[in-house]
Amino acid sequence: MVSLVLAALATLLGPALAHGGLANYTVGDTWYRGYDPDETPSDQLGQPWMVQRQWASIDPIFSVDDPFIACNNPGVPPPAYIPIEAGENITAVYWYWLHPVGPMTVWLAPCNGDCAKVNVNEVEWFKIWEAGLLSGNVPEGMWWQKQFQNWDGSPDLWPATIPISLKPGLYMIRHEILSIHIENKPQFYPECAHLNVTGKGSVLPPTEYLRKFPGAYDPNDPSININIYTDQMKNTTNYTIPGGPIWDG
Ligand SMILES: *[C@@H]1O[C@H](CO)[C@@H](O)[C@H](O)[C@H]1NC(C)=O
Ligand SMILES: *[C@@H]1O[C@H](CO)[C@@H](O)[C@H](O)[C@H]1NC(C)=O
Ligand SMILES: *[C@@H]1O[C@H](CO)[C@@H](O)[C@H](O)[C@H]1NC(C)=O
Ligand SMILES: *[C@@H]1O[C@H](CO)[C@@H](O)[C@H](O)[C@H]1NC(C)=O
Ligand SMILES: *[C@@H]1O[C@H](CO)[C@@H](O)[C@H](O)[C@H]1NC(C)=O
Ligand SMILES: [Cu+2]
Repeated sequence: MVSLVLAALATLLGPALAHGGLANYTVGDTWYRGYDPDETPSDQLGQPWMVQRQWASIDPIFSVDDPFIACNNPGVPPPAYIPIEAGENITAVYWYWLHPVGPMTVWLAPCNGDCAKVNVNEVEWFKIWEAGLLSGNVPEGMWWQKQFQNWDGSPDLWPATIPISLKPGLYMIRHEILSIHIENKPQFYPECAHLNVTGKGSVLPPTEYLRKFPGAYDPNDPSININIYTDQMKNTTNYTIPGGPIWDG
């Protein structure tokens, strides 16, 4: 599952951090601390600075029908919001990420009020960013998931733009890494934070962009239930990212 070098690194970093994870967010020069599964939960949950939903461990979600595919397990909501203006970038900061193959997506959902009170399985998500196979074939090509990794000690940065026309309000943002390096056993790594979007926008996407989690993905989608180690995949240079189209305003 991981190479010897990476396994050694993971040992140094401690069990909870073995695969990496979404540690912090930045908007411009401002940092917002996320949840850290390696630190004591009671020092973090409910703290006035907390902006991210709780992910108690780095373990992936294995089923598209798992309710925790929305905002990880247990997804306890934070009290704080990241302020951001529509049109600005939010950057997800990972100290490192181990897995190389599969798509990455960023989603938003309006809370229509306090995001701490919503049911994450009932809100309507829309995808604002995605990246998958950049070049080469499916098993050996360059994926964005691999390209975003830095192994020089600097964090892995994942920027996405809040669509400039988005209506102001309180939103959840959901970052998902889907790793498909195990045959027919996809691993979903979702993490959610709460945003307070300002700006001059006025719209939400039309219904064809809206999805629920669970619901957005089909377990039999050939991009999800996939074995990348076949001769056919060696000849395949396209990969369809699941979850429907991007809405960028
Ligand atoms: C980034 O996240 C780590 C891990 O959660 C935390 O220890 C650190 O203080 C954060 N850095 C900043 C600048 O917020
Ligand atoms: C903002 O995000 C977009 C979309 O990922 C990216 O192409 C661009 O480089 C980012 N800009 C900055 C300044 O990070
Ligand atoms: C969201 O931002 C607006 C504008 O700055 C502010 O008036 C409002 O109190 C903020 N809401 C929350 C829940 O932080
Ligand atoms: C893959 O491509 C090679 C070279 O074109 C061809 O010989 C082989 O039959 C292909 N394999 C499959 C499974 O399509
Ligand atoms: C590549 O494109 C073909 C034709 O659109 C599609 O059937 C196939 O599922 C795609 N392959 C992958 C791995 O997404
Ligand atoms: Cu692993």
